[in-house]
Amino acid sequence: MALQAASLVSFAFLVPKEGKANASFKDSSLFGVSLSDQLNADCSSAALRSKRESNQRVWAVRAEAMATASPAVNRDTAEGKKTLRKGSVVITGASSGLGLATAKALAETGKWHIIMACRDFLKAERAAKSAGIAKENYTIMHLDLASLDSVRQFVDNFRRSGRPLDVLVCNAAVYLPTAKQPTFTAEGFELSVGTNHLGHFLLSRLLLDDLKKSDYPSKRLIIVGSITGNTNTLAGNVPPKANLGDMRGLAGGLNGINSSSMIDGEEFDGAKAYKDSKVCNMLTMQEFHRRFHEEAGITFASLYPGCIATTGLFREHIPLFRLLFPPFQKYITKGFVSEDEAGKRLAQVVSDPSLTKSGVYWSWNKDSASFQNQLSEEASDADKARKVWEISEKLVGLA
Ligand code: NDP
Ligand code: PMR
Repeated sequence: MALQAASLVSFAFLVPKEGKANASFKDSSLFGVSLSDQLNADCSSAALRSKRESNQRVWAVRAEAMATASPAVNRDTAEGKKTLRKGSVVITGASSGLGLATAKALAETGKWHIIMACRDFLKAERAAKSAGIAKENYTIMHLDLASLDSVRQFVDNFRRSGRPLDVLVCNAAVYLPTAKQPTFTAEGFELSVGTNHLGHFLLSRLLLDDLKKSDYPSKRLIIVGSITGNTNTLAGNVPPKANLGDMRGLAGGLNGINSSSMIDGEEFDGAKAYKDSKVCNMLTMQEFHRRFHEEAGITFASLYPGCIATTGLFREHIPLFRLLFPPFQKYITKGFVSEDEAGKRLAQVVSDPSLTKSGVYWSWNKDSASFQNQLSEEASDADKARKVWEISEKLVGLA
């Protein structure tokens, strides 16, 4: 029964790439691996000006939500008790899916103020309302990760808000599995790596100073990774597999003109570009850890929250895939998690006092208990991490 269903869905799951996907699918070790074994193991200036002006308007709308930074621990002299101020967390892509569910889970604790860093202000406002997040627990600030100018503007706006930064969650992503041709960010980087990795790379590098200044007891920088970027798993062996190669495409700027739009320098493949971007996310987390954990006392972590098969991430996929993917994950791989459950998992990584270990990649087992998971050889390669860091610094204008 499970096998029949698997063969039915595999058609919908393998995006036709002029026969390429089928050939490489056969080559993969997919059928030699038991699902349950794996599950246990994986468990032009006018435009610019108008953009700036609109960002400033967004800022003005929320000016009333400004808070002056207060010390993390307040002493209530009347009772002699120490109270912790609300934590201040920035979550990118909090307008849907995992980001929204995490914002909701954190807001419900009453201990967090969430800065929802989103490209669509109105969508974010509607999402926050429909999730029932109380007004005093969130602020929406404009951020388009596909524009480095917007990233810098966000950082300026955030600093002007006067809020401290205790935790940064790099969560937003795009996935373009059916695209035949690459599309590009404002600066001309292939869109998936440009948004998911380079936008977040600049954001987190700039906000590192703000995290350092926080006096919150546990400061964290969380970058959402994924199982599909890890080739030591069954899911990571579904073609096309992540592979950064020698990074000649990344070094060339991923512009598709005088360099490939793919990190490894090969032909464009949207699904692979996404998986490569997740490898960059996981490598970046580890490089942050090596460079700054001891000095700054910040926890750097990544995670695979489970397969949240119902989110907007799959909006560009073919309708048949979107129909069959959730039941496939629920009943066959059993890797499915609801948005609510995944949100609670990420909220744990943000705030749980037992998850302060730095440089790690968290996953959850069948009983929804967190454990420190193993990254693939490539996603834990320290030389690659350094190289991704150094090339990315140049691309985003930090070096
Ligand atoms: P969603 O599509 O629901 O959420 C993605 C969010 O990213 C949306 O809020 C979207 O904004 C935002 N976003 C996209 N592009 C930009 C941009 N240029 N600037 C700012 N924000 C942007 O997907 P998920 O919730 O599933 O994905 C969240 C994270 O979880 C991703 O990092 C993904 O890789 C990861 N993940 C997801 C898994 C899953 O099974 N779904 C499994 C493993 C990891 P908008 O609402 O405006 O489109
Ligand atoms: Mg997968 C243990 C099995 C497992 C898990 C946990 C996932 C997660 N997937 C598994 C197995 C399989 N997938 C198998 C056997 C197949 C072939 C039929 C398969 C196929 C497949 C496709 C075509 N899977 C996919 C796709 C996508 O387009 C999704 C993707 O790669 O997005 C990048 C996806 C996913 N599978 C997952 C998860 C978590 C995803 C998407 C999310 C992500 O990495 O962000």
